[in-house]
Amino acid sequence: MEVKSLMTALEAKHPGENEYLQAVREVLESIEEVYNQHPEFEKAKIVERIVEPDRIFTFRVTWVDDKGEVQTNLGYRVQFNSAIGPYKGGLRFHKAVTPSMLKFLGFEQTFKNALTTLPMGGGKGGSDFDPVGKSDGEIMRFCQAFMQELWQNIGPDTDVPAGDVGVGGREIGYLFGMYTKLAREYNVGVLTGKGATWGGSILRPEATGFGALYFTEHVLKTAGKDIKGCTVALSGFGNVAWGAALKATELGAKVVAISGPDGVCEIPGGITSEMIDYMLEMRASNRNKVEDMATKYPEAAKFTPGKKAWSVKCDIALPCAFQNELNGDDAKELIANGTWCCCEVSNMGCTPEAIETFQSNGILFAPGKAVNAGGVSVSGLEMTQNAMHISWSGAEVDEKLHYIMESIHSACVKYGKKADGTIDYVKGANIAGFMKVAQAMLEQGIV
Ligand code: 2IT
Repeated sequence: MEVKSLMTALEAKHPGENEYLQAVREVLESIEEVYNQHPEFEKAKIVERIVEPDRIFTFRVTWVDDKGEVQTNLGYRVQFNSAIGPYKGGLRFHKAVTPSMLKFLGFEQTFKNALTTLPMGGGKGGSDFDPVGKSDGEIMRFCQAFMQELWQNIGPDTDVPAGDVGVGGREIGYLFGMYTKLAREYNVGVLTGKGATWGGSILRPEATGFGALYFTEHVLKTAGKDIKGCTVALSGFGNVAWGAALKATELGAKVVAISGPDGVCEIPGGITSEMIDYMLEMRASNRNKVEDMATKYPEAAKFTPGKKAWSVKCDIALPCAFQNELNGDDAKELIANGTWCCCEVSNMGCTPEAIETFQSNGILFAPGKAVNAGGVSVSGLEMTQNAMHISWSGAEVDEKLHYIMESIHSACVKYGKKADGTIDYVKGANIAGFMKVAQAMLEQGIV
């Protein structure tokens, strides 16, 4: 296998699918050396097969807005790889959603899910529906229309969607309600991220952020550092940023910045528990404005329009929002301001230039598919509880989440340890995830 020629062929086949090509290139560059030590992979053309999704469903979603006007959006489900389990991954509702974006996310999800120790394949879906400014009724009608098209292609042992950007507990509720009506059975394991009284797992809402901080603790400990007393800048104020802010604060760090598409809120005294609670209201309002935090807490938070969280001085940077939200210039600015660690919580939150800048400057860096895997892990645990018709306590789920994040960290160390003793987490995560899926594909023959 040679990355250059493979990428040239993929670029010709999928022109303009930039996020997808970026995600594939990163994985191929990481695995090239190991892959070429396995002639059996080459013979079964594993790499040529693993970069293409098994299938993609594309559908029209038509719904009626509050003014009575007919609206049409596009819906998708990318069933990427089911070598180690049913397709599993979130739904993203965002105006910028394209097949390329969902293919990159489905590809990443395949390796992330392999890292979790649980039997889950990779999938992703969503729509170009823009939740910003929508009423609760509009959200409900959109979710119902979306599920009308999707329901026949999903199931507890087929494909299990969940939340992602723009899809949280409320949306999963509306999606599940319509699924149950259409399927005429209570197929509880068909979606994860459900409400706690109807099959949801305790700790699922917190899981991505909590898992990310557990992983960060391992990264720091391995480097002989402690999170206590560190300043943290994080981007976003959605579900993931909320869980990260909560756990970082609980562990004794100080969250000094959160951000949104409109700008950054600096919080020099550190975010308080009241402010963390308010993040949930900000998300539920569908206003998509981080400025609301400064309006509500003018003494504690200072809003600057048009600036990113990466302009704020901090020890640890945690991108928690969107792909490519931290670029090479942002990385340089962070480093100049003294940042020494960046754990990517969003999927592909850092551009290749940012990762290269961090790594060549000796900054501790860990990629999203390892750092944020706690979310889908607790989704996997939700599937287990659903299949067993039981629900575990918060303490049980948290203990399992701790174990999973530790396992992922160990896998990264196993495959990413360099000659000088430091760890290349990007390489480690990519190789560990790839080896598991590739081996399963090999054993299952040419299908
Ligand atoms: O990116 C992700 O891992 C998620 N959005 C969570 C997926 C899931 O199935 O819980």
